Amino acid sequence: PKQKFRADYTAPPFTVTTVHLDFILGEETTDVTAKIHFVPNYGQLAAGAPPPPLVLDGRKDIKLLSVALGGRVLGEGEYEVSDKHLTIKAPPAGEFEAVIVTQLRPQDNSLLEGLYKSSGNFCTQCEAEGFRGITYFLDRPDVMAKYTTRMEADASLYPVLLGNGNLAESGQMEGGRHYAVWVDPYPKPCYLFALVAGKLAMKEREYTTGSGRKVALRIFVQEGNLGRVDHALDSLVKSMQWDEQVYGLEYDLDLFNIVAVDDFNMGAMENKSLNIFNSRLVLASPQTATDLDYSRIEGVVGHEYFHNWTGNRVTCRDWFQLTLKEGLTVFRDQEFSADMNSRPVKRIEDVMMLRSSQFTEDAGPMAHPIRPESYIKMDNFYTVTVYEKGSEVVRLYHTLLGAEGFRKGMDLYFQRHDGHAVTCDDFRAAMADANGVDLEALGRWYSQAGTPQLHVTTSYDAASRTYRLHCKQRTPPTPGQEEKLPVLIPIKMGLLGPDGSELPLKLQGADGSVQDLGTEGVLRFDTPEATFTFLEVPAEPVPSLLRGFSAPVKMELEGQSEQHLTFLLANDADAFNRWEAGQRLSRKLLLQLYAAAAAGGGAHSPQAVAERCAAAGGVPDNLVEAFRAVLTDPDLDGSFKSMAVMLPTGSELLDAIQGGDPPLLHHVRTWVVRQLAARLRPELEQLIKDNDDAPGTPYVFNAAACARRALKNRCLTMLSTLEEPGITAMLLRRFNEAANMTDEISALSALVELAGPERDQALQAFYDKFKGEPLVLLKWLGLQATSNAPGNLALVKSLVDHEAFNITNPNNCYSLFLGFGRSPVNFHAADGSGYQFMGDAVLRVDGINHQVAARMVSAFTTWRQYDTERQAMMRAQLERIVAHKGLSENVFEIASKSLK
Ligand code: BAL
Ligand code: ZN
Repeated sequence: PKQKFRADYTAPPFTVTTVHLDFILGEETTDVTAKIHFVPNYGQLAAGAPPPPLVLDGRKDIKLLSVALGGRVLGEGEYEVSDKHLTIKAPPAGEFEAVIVTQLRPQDNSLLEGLYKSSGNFCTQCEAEGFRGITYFLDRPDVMAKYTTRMEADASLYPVLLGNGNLAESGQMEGGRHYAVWVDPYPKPCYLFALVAGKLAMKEREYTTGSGRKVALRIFVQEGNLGRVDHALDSLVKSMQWDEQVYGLEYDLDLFNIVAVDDFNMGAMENKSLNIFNSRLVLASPQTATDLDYSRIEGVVGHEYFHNWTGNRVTCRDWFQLTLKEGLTVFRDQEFSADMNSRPVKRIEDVMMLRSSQFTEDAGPMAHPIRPESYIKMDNFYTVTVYEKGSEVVRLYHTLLGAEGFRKGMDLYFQRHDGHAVTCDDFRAAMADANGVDLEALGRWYSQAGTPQLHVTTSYDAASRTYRLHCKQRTPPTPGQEEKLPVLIPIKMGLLGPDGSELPLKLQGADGSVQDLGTEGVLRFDTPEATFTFLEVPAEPVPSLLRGFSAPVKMELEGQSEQHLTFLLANDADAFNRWEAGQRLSRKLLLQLYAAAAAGGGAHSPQAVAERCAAAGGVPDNLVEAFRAVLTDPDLDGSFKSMAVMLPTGSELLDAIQGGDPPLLHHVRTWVVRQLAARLRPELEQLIKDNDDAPGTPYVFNAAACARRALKNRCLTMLSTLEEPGITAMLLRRFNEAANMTDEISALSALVELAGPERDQALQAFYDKFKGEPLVLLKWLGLQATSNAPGNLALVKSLVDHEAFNITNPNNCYSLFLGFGRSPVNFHAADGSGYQFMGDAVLRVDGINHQVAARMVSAFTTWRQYDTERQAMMRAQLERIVAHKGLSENVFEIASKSLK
């Protein structure tokens, strides 16, 4: 397979102004007639020279029926068709119209890219390169055209016909068929094209924008799900209001449609005015969706809506620039969710995710800059790096410029680039020019992969009352990038006095001047080393650095003692850093206990691990007391408390362990949770009582109600690790009596980790109750797949053949296979059985859906993190996969890069 390189970008030799698509949707075949108006973009030709050939992108499963230029059907010798292209050898000089007729079989399209069927309905997914599965086209984001879509279909099977833009015309036809014509007035790249035809029920709400435009908001779902769309509609209204308030951005058409489909590779897609969503990110009811589902729906509805400006009105010049729209839109959705709910809790959730997934990606064989330099399949670069680290990089501008400066930059960005396909450099230039500052120093965040390491030492001179922070930075080498240069790290910070108060910050400049920063400042650190000097510091302070996680780096603060961390956990004015102090305490302990448990090799049974951990000192009183103080602090939010007593994730810890043993780490982690539960039991039991809802309390989704449930369920989960019959019986009772899915799934997931009859009883009861609910069964599959119950692989294998499991549906694969990949005990079983199972599954799924298989093979990319035996077994699976005949480019790229 061929790599594409960012450095090779050239403008297309032709561009397109209008596209008229006509779909004759059928049961056997679907015919697509594309009338495309091409305009030369190749510049001045030498005298007598012909225009260059017109090379259009296509896919081997589409059948070309005819191609005509300027009204004349071309003969066979005038064009060439290959698996990937249609080449028109001698296009006319000047503008011309091409009419291309293709024939598709959407019902056979299991890739779920281009036009396909889901639950009997037609739908599309064109980002990144799905449009070429519909017709031959210049399938690249810098070709922006105005689209008209006509579609006709059987009226009884497909009563709803939707396209981008406004409905211009519709009517009945002979033979029980009907048609609709949709016109989108905004130029767009083809990846934003969409079509839906099906039997769907709809719920509508009217929204009036700040300037008085009335917009119909419509959500289309399968008939039985109409009662589950209110939360998504509420979220859409909130998103529209928020974008007006924060960015002055209004919606620009009279109609905004969302369609929910069950078979979808991604979470959702921002097609112009016709968003298509994975149904799990639209449908919610208290009985079927958890608080986490509700909050994801709010975030993703917002995300897709925000793309209307950051992505659709201003799009990407080429796919290497993906973070231009995704990093920015993730940043916007994170801020939206923070404003709608608890800001500190949202920040903690996002950082946890970044550390457990993106830091791991950045340290592995697939490490890439947020603006990648090359790819084989663009679909493989919809990554946590491009999205989440990309968002962190956008946050750097916000931290450096402040909310007002950032807004000025956004205004200028739209003023300059509305209607255009641009680059990350254009974004940075708009931010810089709008604020009259030089932001070149942020450039390296786009070009360098790897997580920068920030090393800080401190010194205090009591005589001169001077406090210094000595900072050093280093970014480790990543594949293809040995040498790294310093990046600009904004360090948001404060200094705490011995009584916990915030000290005034008087920063000495290089010229001796003194800058008064108030009690919180942002240091600009952009050299390999620097010293920041603070004057008039009355006593040696406790530093609170990188507040709010002001840069996506790994920070080591030399000499940061357990006393300092406990002090910060109790006193820091920055909620994020309070949480962070607790994480650092737990992390130190877990790594120490892991080392003790691993020392000397031998048996790693949970019993042996417990003995070794206890012999190594166990869980110290200061950690228990620090957690007790958090749990009993009446001023702290329940969601915050629930996150504060959560230990760092296994994947975050493995990052810090050479040759790690995942099951061993899991046993250590579980042992620590059990110790905490035993010693904090009175507090945990009290919190459960205090946060239990009175019977009959209706479910509401808001920050306060979620906080109560989060805290209560965290306490229950911690207690469940004690494995006492009384507690297990209480969990089973709570499971049976749960009034909402949040409580029900929480009790079930605790039960699934236990051995004993309650586990099977609860799983069976859950299945019987939700047999007809595919979205709820995803949770049932996922819980069983992720379980660390010993020998669980046999159960997972049986689930593959279970009537509830459908291997052609991406959500099913994500729940079962990716879920299994998250089990440290069973995926990483010492005999390699988990790896063998996953290797087989990757190859089987690759025959159906390349994108899904590529996500699955990513379970192997971290292989170098583990002990030598596991490394060898994982490597062997990757080698087997790469050698497989007929492997997709998607899987090949990830597997082969992992081996390099
Ligand atoms: N553009 C693909 C889905 C999303 O990021 O919104
Ligand atoms: Zn997006």
